[in-house]
Amino acid sequence: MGRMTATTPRRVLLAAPRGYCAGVDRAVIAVEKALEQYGSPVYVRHEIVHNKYVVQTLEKKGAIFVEETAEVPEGSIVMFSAHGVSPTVHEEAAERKLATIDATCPLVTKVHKEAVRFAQDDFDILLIGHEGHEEVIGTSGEAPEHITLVDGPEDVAAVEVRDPSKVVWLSQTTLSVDETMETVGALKEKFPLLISPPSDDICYATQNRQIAVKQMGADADLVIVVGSKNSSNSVRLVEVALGAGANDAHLVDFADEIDEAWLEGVSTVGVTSGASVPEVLVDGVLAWLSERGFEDVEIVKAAEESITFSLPKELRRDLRAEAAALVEK
Ligand code: 10E
Ligand code: SF4
Repeated sequence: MGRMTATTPRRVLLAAPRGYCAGVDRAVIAVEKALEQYGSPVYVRHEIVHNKYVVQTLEKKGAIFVEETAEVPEGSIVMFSAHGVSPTVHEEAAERKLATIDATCPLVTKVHKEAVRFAQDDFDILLIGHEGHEEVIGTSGEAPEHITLVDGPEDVAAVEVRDPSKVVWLSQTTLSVDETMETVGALKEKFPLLISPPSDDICYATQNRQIAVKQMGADADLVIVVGSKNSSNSVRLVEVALGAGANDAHLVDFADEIDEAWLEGVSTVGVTSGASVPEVLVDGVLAWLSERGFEDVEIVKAAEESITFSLPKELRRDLRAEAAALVEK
């Protein structure tokens, strides 16, 4: 493509769905409701979701983020992040007499339950996921004796199991679907009797955001993914965009991180955002692009999403109690 001229058509392809999934929406609202209900501070173990702006905004409202329950003063309220925690974290919290609110996404909890069930049946569980990621730490903690982490196809050669006729694979919820299938393929070659999870572990939101970015990838000279660097699902969108044929793709937290040089010779910009990203940040990117002549926005729609989750049960119980008290007054 030649140098950009005043006549180069400029357009934006905007992925749908993008941004908040049901688990993130619920977790962020849970922190806000907890602050309203119990007042500040509410401690949150780990970033409630992996987004800088969300964390900064909740901090301003009175949330205190910590990495370990040991940092939470005895008797306080602590919320667990959407990524889930291992049973030992629940135990530690109980020992410290903390009131807990569990904002683990129900779709992560589903994977925890699968791990528990297969461990009870004495299976070896091959957990496909990224080493050190919070969700993987939580899921592995459900059955550490039975779980082996497989971090991509290159890990497969070294995997060992006790009984190759009793092996199942499970996964992190936010992986690249294609790379996971590649890993599963390699695992199946090695363990032909390997069984698959009872239902998809990679969640609907991860899958839909990847399908949408794939649809726009081939037509985009540049794809901008809004999301934080530690957000696994957001980082995957950059990789999927490049894999689908985008010439260039970048992850940004905020519009001011976009480099003007990226627009050199570009006529079509794809825009999407990770599952932990509020729409206001995408609005900022669209405004930035519009100021530079990219005013024409076309939606690339891959799926319709309507799933929602009710708030964590501890919060629902206390909100109900409060409502009842108001009625009695
Ligand atoms: O790093 P991740 O993509 O797992 O997390 P995130 O907070 O960016 O997005 C939400 C995803 C969760 C909570 C894991 N299922
Ligand atoms: Fe739940 Fe999927 Fe969102 Fe993770 S990305 S919080 S599993 S809906």
